[in-house]
Amino acid sequence: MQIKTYTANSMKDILSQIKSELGSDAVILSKREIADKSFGLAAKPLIEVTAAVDYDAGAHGHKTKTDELPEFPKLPAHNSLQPDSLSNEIIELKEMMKELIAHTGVTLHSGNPLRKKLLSLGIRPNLVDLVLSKLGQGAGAHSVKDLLSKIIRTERPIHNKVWAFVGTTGVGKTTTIAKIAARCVLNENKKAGLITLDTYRIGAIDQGRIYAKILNIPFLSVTTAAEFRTALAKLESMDLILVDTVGRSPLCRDYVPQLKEYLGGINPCTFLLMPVATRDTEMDTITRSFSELNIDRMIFTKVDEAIHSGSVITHNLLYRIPISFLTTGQRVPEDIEEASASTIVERCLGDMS
Ligand SMILES: Nc1nc2c(ncn2[C@@H]2O[C@H](COP(=O)(O)OP(=O)(O)O)[C@@H](O)[C@H]2O)c(=O)[nH]1
Ligand SMILES: [Mg+2]
Repeated sequence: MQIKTYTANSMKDILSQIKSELGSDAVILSKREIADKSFGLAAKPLIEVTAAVDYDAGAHGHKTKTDELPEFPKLPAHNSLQPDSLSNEIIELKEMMKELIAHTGVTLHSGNPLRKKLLSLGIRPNLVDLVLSKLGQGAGAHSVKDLLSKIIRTERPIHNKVWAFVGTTGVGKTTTIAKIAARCVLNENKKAGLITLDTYRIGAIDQGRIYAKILNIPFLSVTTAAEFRTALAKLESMDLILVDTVGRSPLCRDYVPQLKEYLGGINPCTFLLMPVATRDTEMDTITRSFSELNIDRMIFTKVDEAIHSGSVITHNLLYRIPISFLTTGQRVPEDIEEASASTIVERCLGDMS
């Protein structure tokens, strides 16, 4: 599979570039207008198109045709909901943090240039003070990095067949799923399938369908919890079932309960995706809203777009949800890496001296 993004003034130019570089089998994944920053405000918008072409249909049999996708009978809905524990843990952790700051000799290091630097990277003041107090007077950048590398939690995904990806709209769920599916199929030679939960029946499934088609893996879109269970049964022979969700604001009252209805009782490895550049307080609200789903792992996305990445450290120290992956760009499947504490520290504090 090859995926490329093209930018030009006209669709005609883009199409001829796509045709000459990717060939006539290429499909268009997305098209949008973007501002041309090079010539000031009067500039005409540019068109940006992402196109893809099948990597090697021959090696994996024939391509799946969209109109060959099977239909599924409806089953009675299951309604086994998981108790939520994460929100309690979060409250406890926050209380613990407050206690620590209040009673364990944490001192403010207001004049310390290292403190200023850590704050400028987006790490929360109370955590910066906690770290600096732990290290004592005269601590340098190196010892901060060392300490953080020891306490940042990263872990591989849980060994479950079903992986569910949740998060607000546009955070990179579908793209990240495509990256993981491609790696699974191409590098590990495993069988993967994709299910999209289109809870709001808004038909936002084309992108996932196209990725699945390119990878020649099964793709199913479901609009009820009962259809979801039937789809899971259909994909039983797969090594990994990746579940995409059509994101909405977690503040929409019925969004998380609906997802819970789908995922309850299945016990997937649930990933919460969050762009690194998300505002600190927004990260809090989103994490709390999704905590009802028992989030197992974090995936921080769009690392490449963030100016400062200290929010990743803040989030990890506060919520202690292990990070499994970082995504570093739009390219599928290249722009994803398994998270490790040392790479996170390097990415977040790399230029600190
Ligand atoms: N710069 C950058 N863009 C990304 C990354 N991951 C996804 N995107 C882009 O973010 C946009 C939304 O991604 P999508 O997967 O559709 O988000 P979803 O709504 O959560 O499924 C698309 O234009 C993606 O190409 C990343 O790691 N870096
Ligand atoms: Mg999507």
